[in-house]
Amino acid sequence: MNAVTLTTPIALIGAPTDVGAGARGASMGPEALRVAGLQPALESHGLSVIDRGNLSGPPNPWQPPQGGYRHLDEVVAWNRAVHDAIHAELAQGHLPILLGGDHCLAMGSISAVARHCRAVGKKLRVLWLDAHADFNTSTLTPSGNLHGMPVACLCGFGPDELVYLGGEGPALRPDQVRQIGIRSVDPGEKRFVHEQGLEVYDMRYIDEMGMRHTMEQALAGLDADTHLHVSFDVDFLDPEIAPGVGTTVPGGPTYREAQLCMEMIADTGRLGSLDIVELNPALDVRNRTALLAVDLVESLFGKSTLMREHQVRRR
Ligand SMILES: [Mn+2]
Repeated sequence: MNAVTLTTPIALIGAPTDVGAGARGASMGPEALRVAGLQPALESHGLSVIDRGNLSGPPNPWQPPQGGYRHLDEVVAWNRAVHDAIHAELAQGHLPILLGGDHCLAMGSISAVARHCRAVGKKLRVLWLDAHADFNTSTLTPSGNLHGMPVACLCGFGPDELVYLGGEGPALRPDQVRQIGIRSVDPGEKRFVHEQGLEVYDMRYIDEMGMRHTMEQALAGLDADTHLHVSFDVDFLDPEIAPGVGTTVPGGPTYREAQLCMEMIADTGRLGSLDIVELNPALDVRNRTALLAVDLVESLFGKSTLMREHQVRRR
């Protein structure tokens, strides 16, 4: 099974924690997405959706960093739970959607996706939609918050407990990742991103080249044997339209740019798994950021593609 079809069951998995973040509240993200109607929205397009409920894990101890990491034991525990849950869905032929939770949880989900792809002999491409590169290490990080380190850990730069979540070696090579929307990178982190050769489409690139060209580049080379994973940090979006996140950075994609981004991913037919992370209801306004996230995820699953086919048929 390559593309998302109407018969690929989607599994929603909540991970209600903010142990990797610098602000409390992303732990309420899964419920806010449910309240915003994620499941019925997807079902309205003929998709089959199972809600697996929430995973459980340790509470947030809210401690300062130790050895460069905040809450390492708790982050490991949550990511083991996420890894096992996501892997089980992929093994059944389901399309998992992780409802975060903060972005440290992408270590659990993407390590599971990588393990699955190795087992079935598929290529893996990761699209990282985010204001931040999340490529910090314990020596580069200003804060010790592990939600700023998942891409580095997935590529092998981090503590063993996180780098080897999926068994064998690091989950990813840097050349499997495309980062889009980046506009806030710490100075040491910036050097490390360049050293490792991550493909970054930052806001300057999007401003100059446009979202259409950006996505054509980021999606180039996908084929029938490629599993596409999208890691959608809600702070990717401009804070004017998405205030409900802990780490807003001005100057993100507009509503239309974000829609086009999602629509072009949908057009590939290769989406195999998704994270929706960093939604923080404590900072939101009447759940509007959750509602926007649901709207964009509908486009990611082909809402407007269906409309276009309809228009073409009528002509
Ligand atoms: Mn992030």
